[in-house]
Amino acid sequence: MNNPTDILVENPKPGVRLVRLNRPAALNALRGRLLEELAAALTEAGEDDAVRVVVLTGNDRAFAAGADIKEMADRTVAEVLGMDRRAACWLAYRRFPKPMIAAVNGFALGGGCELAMCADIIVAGEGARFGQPEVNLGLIPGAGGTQRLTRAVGKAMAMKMVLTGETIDARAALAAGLIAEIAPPELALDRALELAELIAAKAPIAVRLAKEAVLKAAEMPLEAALDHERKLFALLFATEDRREGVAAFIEKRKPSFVGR
Ligand code: DAK
Repeated sequence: MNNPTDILVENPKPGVRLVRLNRPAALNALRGRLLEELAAALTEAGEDDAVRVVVLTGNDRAFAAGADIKEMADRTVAEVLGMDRRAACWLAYRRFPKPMIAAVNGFALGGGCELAMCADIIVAGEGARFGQPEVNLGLIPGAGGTQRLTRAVGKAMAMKMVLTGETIDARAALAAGLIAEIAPPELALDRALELAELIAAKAPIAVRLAKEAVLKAAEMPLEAALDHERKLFALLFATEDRREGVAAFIEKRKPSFVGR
């Protein structure tokens, strides 16, 4: 990646890559450059064996306030339809194969809410606000807001959010199943990093297949998904880490996983 400006990349703990969205003056609005830099960072993290988990965050005021409205102001329908690069970026987010945790403070609106939903776990600071306000712009969500939100919170809450454009707070998001945990705002990132560290210490192939299996719950009919899960379970018996995990339990010691 050539000198990203719209994101900041750090390695705060072993196995954990932290990506911060970095357009504070625009509440981290997702302009094309940011989307590209984020996609490149995730591709790199996905290919780097030293990275086990990615934590994605913004700043105190905003995780991201959505697509950059100023950038999209003059677009024609043909331009929007032809935006293959943008679609490819979003594909990179939702197909990211390793666990991704979003630490959300402030606004997660429109594409910002959709980006948070690409994460596997969302930890939100009290005061975080989630919403799909596209209807206020004469639009609808375009990166999964009508689909992933509905699967996460159910039709009633999704309809309320998408049709009114009103935001919900962290408590409502927790009650609805959109997020996994609430933390004091100043501790949301720490908590996300703590969860990331826990996951990074597990057997990487098992973690990867676990993520894949859980995601199938929303995509496959139950019988096929159960069958898929059983096969992934069996597949793990071929790994060194499975032998190590079981041996460590029997020998009453901590396992040391190698990712094979
Ligand atoms: N885009 C560009 N700039 C933004 C922005 C945005 N989404 N949100 C905020 N900003 C900028 C403001 O213009 C302002 O800049 P200056 O005027 O200072 O230059 C600065 O950030 C601070 O914002 P405010 O002054 O407005 O701050 P407030 O605290 O008063 O209000 C707010 C915060 C979050 C309530 C407000 O900024 C707001 O309503 N923002 C817009 C939220 C919104 O409507 N978001 C949805 C955008 S549509 C797709 C993929 C994705 C999408 C669609 C398709 N495909 C792959 C097909 C996504 C669409 C969207 O997200």
